[in-house]
Amino acid sequence: TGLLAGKRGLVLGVANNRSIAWGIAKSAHAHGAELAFTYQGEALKKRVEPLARELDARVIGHCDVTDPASIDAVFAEAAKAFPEGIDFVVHCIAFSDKDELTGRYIETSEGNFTKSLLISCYSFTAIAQRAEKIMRPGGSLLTLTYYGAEKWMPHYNVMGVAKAALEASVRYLAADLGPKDIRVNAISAGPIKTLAASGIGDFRYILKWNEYNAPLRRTVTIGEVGETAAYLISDMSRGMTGEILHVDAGYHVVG
Ligand code: 0WD
Repeated sequence: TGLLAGKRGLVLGVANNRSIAWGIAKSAHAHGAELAFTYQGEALKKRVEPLARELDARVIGHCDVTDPASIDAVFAEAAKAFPEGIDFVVHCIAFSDKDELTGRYIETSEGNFTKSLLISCYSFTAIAQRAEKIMRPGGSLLTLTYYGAEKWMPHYNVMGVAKAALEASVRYLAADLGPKDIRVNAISAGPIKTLAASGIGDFRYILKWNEYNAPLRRTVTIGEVGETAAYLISDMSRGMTGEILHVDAGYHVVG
C-alpha cells in the first residue's frame, strides 16, 4: 500500500546522503516504490551501494551521461530488473566547471558551455529517449532545476543557461510523450547544501539570503523536495505535465 505502491523506477544522480536524489529516493521508497540506482564511476559506487541497500534498491550500474553506451547499458539493465516496465525516472544530474561558477557569465568558455549543456540539459532528453521504450502508460519523468533559469543569480552563470534550456526541454518532452500517457515535469528547488552546490561561488551567502527573504523565512530540505517528487511521480498529479513546480520556501515570488 502507499501512494507509490506498485510503481517502479530509476533514480539517477545519487552521489551521497546529501544528494537531492537521495531525498527523493527515500520519499519514493517510504511511499511504496521499488527503486533502481545508477552511479557515476567507481568512487561513487562505494557510496551508492550502502545507500541502495537501505532502501532495498537495485544498483543497475555505472552511468556517465556523456557516454551514450553507458546510458544504453543501464536502460538494458533496468529492462531486465523490471521486465513489466518502469513507471518513473528521476534525473538529478548537473555539472559545470566550478572555475566558471564564479564571476561573470561572459567569461564562459566554449568547452565548458558545451559540457555543461550536455550533462545538465541534453542528458535528460537522452534519458527520455531510452525511458520511452520501457515506460508504462501513466509513467512520469522528473528533473531538477533552479531559479537561476528564470532570473540572473550571482555566480550561477552557464548553469542558469543550461537550466533554462532544461526547463524548455521539459515542455517539449511533455508534448512528445503526452500522447503515450507519459508525463514530464520538473521541481525548481531552493538552494540546498550538496556536493554540486558547494562548487557555486558564495553559496553560503545564497543560503542566508534565501533564509532572510523567502516567504517561509527558511531554506528547504531534500526531504521536502522528496515529498513533492513523490507527488509528481504518483497518480495524484496525473493531470499535470510540462510543469515546473517551485519547492523553494516561496523565494520565487519575492526574488
Ligand atoms: O541547491 C541545490 N543543491 C540545487 C540543486 C537547487 C536546485 C536544483 N539542483 C539540482 C542540480 O542542479 C542537479 O540537477 O539538483 C540536481 C541534483 O544536484 P545535487 O543533489 O545538488 O548535487 P549532487 O549530490 O552533487 O548530485 C549531482 C550529481 C553528481 O554529483 P557530483 O557532485 O559528483 O558531480 O550529478 C551526477 C553526479 O552523481 N553527475 C553525473 N551523472 C552521470 N553522468 C554526471 C555525468 N556525467 N555529472 C554529474
